Amino acid sequence: MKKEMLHKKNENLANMCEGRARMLEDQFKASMNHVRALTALLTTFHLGKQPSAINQETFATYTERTAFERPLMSGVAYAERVLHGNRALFESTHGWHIKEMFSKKRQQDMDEYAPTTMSQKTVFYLTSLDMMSGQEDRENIIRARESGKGALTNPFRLLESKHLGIVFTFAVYSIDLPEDATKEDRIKATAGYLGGAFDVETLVENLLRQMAGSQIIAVNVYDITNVTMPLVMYGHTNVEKSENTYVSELDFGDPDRKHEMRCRLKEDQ
Ligand code: WA2
Repeated sequence: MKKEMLHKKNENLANMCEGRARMLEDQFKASMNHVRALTALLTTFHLGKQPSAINQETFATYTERTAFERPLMSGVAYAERVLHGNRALFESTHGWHIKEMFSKKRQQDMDEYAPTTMSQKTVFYLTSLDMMSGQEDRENIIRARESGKGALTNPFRLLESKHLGIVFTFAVYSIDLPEDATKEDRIKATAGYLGGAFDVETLVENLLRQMAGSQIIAVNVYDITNVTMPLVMYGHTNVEKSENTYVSELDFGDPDRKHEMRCRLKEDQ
């Protein structure tokens, strides 16, 4: 009898964990697919038109109207690739200086910059900041433009909100590249970067709270890209793997990163 109850309990934990993992994965993928679709919009109406048919106002309106398509993202923005030789012209055209992300001071001379030129209202504070001046954003930009695929950062504290989250980046190219384009081809054709923040601390929290059984289950999400150093992405207490822990694999669509969800029943802690 006891054995049977334990079996039922474990089965229940497994079902609740898998349900949460699949829900989270679906909402992540939906959000990322929509950012990918936005890159096509920018290629067509920003880069493909002289003069551009998209400015800050249009971008802000469109991204606000489609925010429901990106349920786990707090906002999206577009940063332009600016080479040092074009900096002066870029700054005089926009009427502002490219700024360093943290000090908000004029960025010092670099080979290239990635200043945000258009943003959803919720992340308007990114405007004019050089996204290459933050380590996580910079690594993501470089990986995204060399691969042509979406890239995810480590979990880190986002600007302004200071919530724990991860940033997603897609490169926008000025020409249609063949599937087998080299890294160098890709870098040369890069016009800018479209990306946004998954505010994990707030939006994943909301999602999980709404699911049945949230009172009895404790959920943590980890970035386990480096298996010897799992990074907490979501969750309050550290869930060490034990016999009471159920682990669901997560695939957020970036093959260079690995994530997992660890669940246990609160009564077992
Ligand atoms: N978006 C929102 N909050 C952030 C952040 C970010 N990056 N970085 C730190 N806090 C414009 O890769 C291009 C968005 C980055 C895209």
